[in-house]
Amino acid sequence: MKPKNLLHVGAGALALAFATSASAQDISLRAADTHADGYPTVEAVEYMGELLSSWTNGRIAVQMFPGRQLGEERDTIEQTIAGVIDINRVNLAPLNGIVPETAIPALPFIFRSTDHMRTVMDGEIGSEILVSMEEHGLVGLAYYDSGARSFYNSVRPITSPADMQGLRIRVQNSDLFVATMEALGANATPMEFGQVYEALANGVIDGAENNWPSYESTRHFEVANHYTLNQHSLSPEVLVMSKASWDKLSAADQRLVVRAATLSVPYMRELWDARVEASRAVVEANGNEIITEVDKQPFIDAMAPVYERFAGTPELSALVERIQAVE
Ligand code: GTR
Repeated sequence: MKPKNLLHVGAGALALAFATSASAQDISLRAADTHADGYPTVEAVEYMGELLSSWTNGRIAVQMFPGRQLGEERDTIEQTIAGVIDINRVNLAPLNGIVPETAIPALPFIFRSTDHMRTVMDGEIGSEILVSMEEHGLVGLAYYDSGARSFYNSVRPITSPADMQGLRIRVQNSDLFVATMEALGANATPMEFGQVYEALANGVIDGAENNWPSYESTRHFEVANHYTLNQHSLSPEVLVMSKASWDKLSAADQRLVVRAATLSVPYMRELWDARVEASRAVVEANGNEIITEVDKQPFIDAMAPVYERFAGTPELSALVERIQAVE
């Protein structure tokens, strides 16, 4: 055996020794995020882990797997429900097919502003939606910001719904987002986040929609030049835990997890606001066409069938009204 291999075996044995010497009560929570290291959501969950470790002298730790290491977003949601992943930071949109209530904050143009979104999600309505996840195998811990989603594409600047006609626009795995694009006359193409860059580069799709940091961090801005700040969705990010993993924690540890998750929210938002500015600067320096002046009203008007379909039940339409009534 070559020395290199010997070394390798040595390291493995050492790791095993550590694993077996760890206390039976040590808890290592596996966390997933589709975003790469350094993205605000990833940093916030890492911060949550640091809090938990420091409060428990290392007894509880969070092991973060960023950058789709544990799979694309939809797969990781399934794995979280199955208890294979303990903590997952996802957008509300891919949860729409699992937890119907999550479609409401993801509805196009439901929020008037970021402040309105934060007030709603940090309040009673947001808590109710977190609670509604439980019967589907997920424990909702907290919401993170996701800014505003807007359209980008490689074909033409979009200034009105007429410009959307026939464009192939990638969306998340959410029927709500498919319906939103169709209501605007575009061809919706649901696709995993990790496939979008190549699909744009190869011309399989014409465009997609996302916030500044995602447009920039994925380098989509390099292959889809026109970005219209139409801000159709403020669908927030959410931090969820597997119900199966949650049930294994003591009540005291559950409280620590919730506290750490709650404290990670202001931390995330500070990073987020800075990242939006930094991402915008990168895209602007690249010379992309940014369409800032856009009349949102025709886009809003086109959304009536979407509201009818996804907020049609008395319960969901009441939820829409309650959100709209929040000052
Ligand atoms: C991002 C979001 C991701 C993912 C992605 C997408 O804004 O943070 O969780 O949902 O959008 O478009 O797939």
